[in-house]
Amino acid sequence: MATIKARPFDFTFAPENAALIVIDMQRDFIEPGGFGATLGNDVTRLQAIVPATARLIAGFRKAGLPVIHTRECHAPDLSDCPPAKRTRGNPSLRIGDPGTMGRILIAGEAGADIIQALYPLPGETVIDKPGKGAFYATPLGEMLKEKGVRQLVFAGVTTEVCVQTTMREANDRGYECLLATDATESYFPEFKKAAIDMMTAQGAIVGWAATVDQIVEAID
Ligand code: C5J
Repeated sequence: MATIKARPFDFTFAPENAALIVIDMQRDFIEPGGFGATLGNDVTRLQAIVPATARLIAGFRKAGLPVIHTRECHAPDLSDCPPAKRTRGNPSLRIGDPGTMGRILIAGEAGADIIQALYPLPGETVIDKPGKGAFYATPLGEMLKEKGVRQLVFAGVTTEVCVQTTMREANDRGYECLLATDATESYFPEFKKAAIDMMTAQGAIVGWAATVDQIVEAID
């Protein structure tokens, strides 16, 4: 056990029951020409968290703790993409359309894969998810139960969409959730701040927040 001076109060970290979930660090969100960019976002904001996320992943790997990666993507026939999701908004390219890195957010296409700097090691779990939350329509819940995981550390993008949705899903399932504040990012800085404020408010109503250094130090 280790104590992390987290927000809004100390987090009692039990590494033996912990796993890291790295949400959607995919080329389609982080590199030019992907889904994030087609929605008009500045993807360079997300690139800035790659070094801190790499340090967090390295800390978990060094300690032999589980590292789980997620990818938001859909089947090539779009059977798991509700029309309400595909037709939402006014992107220059929709999910399934051909882009510069293959079809946008389609499993198996280059753009849907994880960026090279954070690429999963052989043996690490990669969860493909059709929704914003990683528990919806995936084997994640069963897998965590089998591993005896009780605490989840979160990193990835974007803070207020897939990270926050998955943290809320996990919180409702009884996991203690800790967000690594410098290993998560949003296209909108004010949304990142608001999401962290919301989740840590009211006595950690969704979870805690701490920096990568604080978390890695507690693992050592
Ligand atoms: C979004 C995500 N923002 N991974 N996906 O559409 O947060």
